[in-house]
Amino acid sequence: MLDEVYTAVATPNIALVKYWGKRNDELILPHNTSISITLDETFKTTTSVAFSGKLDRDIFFINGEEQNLDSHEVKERFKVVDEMRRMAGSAEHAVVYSVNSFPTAAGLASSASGISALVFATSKALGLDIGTSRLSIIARQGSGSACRSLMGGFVKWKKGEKDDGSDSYIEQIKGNGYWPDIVAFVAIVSEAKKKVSSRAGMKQTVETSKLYRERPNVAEEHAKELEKAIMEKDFPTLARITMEESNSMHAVMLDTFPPIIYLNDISKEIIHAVHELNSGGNIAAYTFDAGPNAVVVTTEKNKGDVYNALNSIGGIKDIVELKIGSGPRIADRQYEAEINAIIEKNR
Ligand code: 2P0
Repeated sequence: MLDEVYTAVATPNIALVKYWGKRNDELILPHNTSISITLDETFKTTTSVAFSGKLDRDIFFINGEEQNLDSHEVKERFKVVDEMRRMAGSAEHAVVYSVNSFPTAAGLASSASGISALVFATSKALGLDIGTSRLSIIARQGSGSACRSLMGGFVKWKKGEKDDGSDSYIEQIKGNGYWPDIVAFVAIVSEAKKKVSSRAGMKQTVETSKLYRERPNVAEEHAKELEKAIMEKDFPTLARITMEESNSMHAVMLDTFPPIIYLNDISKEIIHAVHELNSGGNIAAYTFDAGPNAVVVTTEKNKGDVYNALNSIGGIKDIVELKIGSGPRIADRQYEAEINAIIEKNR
C-alpha cells in the first residue's frame, strides 16, 4: 500500500559488550559479537514514511530540517531505503520525516534509534513481510549499532562468519519484562560534538592498534560470560563485564595512533565513584561510548545510593533515569500534514 503514511517509534540502545571495529566496511560486519540493552522511550525517534508516485526524488527531514541526500554521510545511512525498495520491487520515491526527542547531546546515538525507526517504518510502508533478523541485516548496513535497536530487552548482534554477512544479525537474549529491576542512569557530562566519528575512529583503531589484535577474542569471551550472567540474573557479574568491556574498548582507542580519547576528567571521576560504591560487591557499572557521557547501570534497590554518588560529582550537567525498553513499534500516522505539504511542494 503506497502513498499512505506509516510511523514507527524506536529508541537507542547501550552496548554492554562493545562493537568497535569492522571486518567489512561496506557491509558493516563487526570483528566481534556485541550485546546491548534497548532503552525505554525517554529518548526516542519518531519516523514517518510515505512512498509516492508524484515525486522524482527522495526527501528526508530530521527535526524539521531537510537533509542533503547527496552528502556522503547521509547517503550512506539512507541506503537502507534503497535496499528495501529493491526488495519490494517499488520505483516510487519516499518522503521521510523524522523527529528525535533527545535532550541536547545526551551522548546516546540518535543514529541507532533513527535508523531502526526508518527501517521499521519503511518496511511497513512498502508492505515487506520480513522478520526481524532480515530487518537487522538491512539496518546494520546503515549503521552497525542501529541493528540492536530493532528488538527490546537484552539483544545480541552476532558477528557471523560468512563473507556476505547473512549470519551477522540480531537475536533477543531476553525481553524487556525479564529483569525489571535494572535501572540505567545517563550522566550528561559534555554537550560538545565529538571530534572523531565512530566510523572513522574504529577504522583507525583496526588499522593502527596492536592491542586491537586481541580485542575481538576478549569481546567474544565477554559476550559468552555476559549472556550467562543475564540468564542467571547475576548482577555483580553483569556489572563487572560491563565495566571491563568499556575499559577494554577505551584502551584500544588510546592505543590507536594518533590516540582517540573520548573520556574526560569527569568521566574518570565517575569511574572512581562507581568503584567506591562497589567496594563491598558490584552494585553498579559504568559504560562509555564514543564520548565522555556515562551510562551507569544499577538495580532498583541501589539506585538511590548510585544517584546520590553521581549527583555529588561536580560538572555533571544532568542525570536521566531510564529503564529497559520494549523495542520499536508502529504508531498512528504522524506528521501526515507535513508529509502531504512536502509532496505537494515537490510534485
Ligand atoms: C557500540 N559504538 O557497540 C559502540 C560502542 C560506540 C562505542 O557502535 O560505522 O555508529 O555506523 O557502524 O554503530 C558507534 O558506532 O558505527 C558504536 P557505524 P556506529 O554501541
